[in-house]
Amino acid sequence: MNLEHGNRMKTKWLAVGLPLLMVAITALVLWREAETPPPVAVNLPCPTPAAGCTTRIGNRAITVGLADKIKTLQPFQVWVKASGADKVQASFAMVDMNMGFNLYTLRPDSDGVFRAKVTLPACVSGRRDWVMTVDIDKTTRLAVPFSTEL
Ligand SMILES: [Cu+2]
Repeated sequence: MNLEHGNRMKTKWLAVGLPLLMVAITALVLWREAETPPPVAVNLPCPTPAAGCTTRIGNRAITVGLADKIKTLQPFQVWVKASGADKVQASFAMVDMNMGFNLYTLRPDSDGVFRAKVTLPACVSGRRDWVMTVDIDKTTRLAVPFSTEL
């Protein structure tokens, strides 16, 4: 094997190896991101859902509101005020009871209040106690308990 051939082999290895390495690193980064566990939920009891309830996380005040009288199978509003938030999502379940997949992305209105219209399924065991999980930018998670009306 002469020197020129050796150099060509090296160039070939770089041409194939470098892109492969980049792909591997990208895959690893994406995988690590997907594996990042969600933040621990901060419980936010809300006795006045229609007026909204506020908590402070870090140096940001976050207010979460729900319609006053919520009935299953009927659409109602949820809203979240969180200054600087990019992505706000809400999902609904019961304690120790998965209530099916329901993930809502809240969209900011002209005042920057994130809103979604939500419809809950009826509970097969007749329970009315729900927990709304609010995720803000994958860094903040709130658990807001509430009840539906009969
Ligand atoms: Cu249930």
